[in-house]
Amino acid sequence: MHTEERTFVAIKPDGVKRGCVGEIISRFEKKGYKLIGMKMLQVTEEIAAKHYEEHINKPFYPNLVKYITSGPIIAMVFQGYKAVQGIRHLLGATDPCEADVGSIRADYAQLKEYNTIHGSDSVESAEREIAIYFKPEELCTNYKNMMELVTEDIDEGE
Ligand code: IDP
Ligand code: MG
Repeated sequence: MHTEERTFVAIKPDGVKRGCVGEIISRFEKKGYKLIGMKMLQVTEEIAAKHYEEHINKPFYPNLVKYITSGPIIAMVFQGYKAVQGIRHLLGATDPCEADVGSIRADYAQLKEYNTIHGSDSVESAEREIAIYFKPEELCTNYKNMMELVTEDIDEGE
């Protein structure tokens, strides 16, 4: 018995500035993941510190904050079977040079410092990150997939 997972995805400022939002979202939609939350926002230093708290003492942290606060991001929540692992696979490795051919980071980015997209690395991280960016009521929990909608909407009596 499989249960669906939720994961947090963000198109980082370089992806937004270069006009890659639609193309990137379409990759997740094609795979069948349900988009259950989405917003465009400017990340502040406070939000960045919460999101990247595990990296605060790393040498690249100041640059990471500069990058993620350099323009608006698209914050999203996707839901689907094994969505955390599946979306990490679609993203590709942190360093775009090592990312699998055809992955988002391989296709859209050159350097690990500016790798265009974020995806949660575990179900626990996903829940933590979703709570940073979304209130529970901002997520569409009554979302049904298209097949269920189509089936329910057909009135067989007419
Ligand atoms: P992830 O985004 O693939 O989960 P993490 O190791 O969690 O990778 O790092 C978070 C973000 O910090 C990366 O996506 C990248 O933007 C940046 N980053 C990671 N490692 C480095 C590094 O060695 N130099 C510069 N930036 C880095
Ligand atoms: Mg990470």
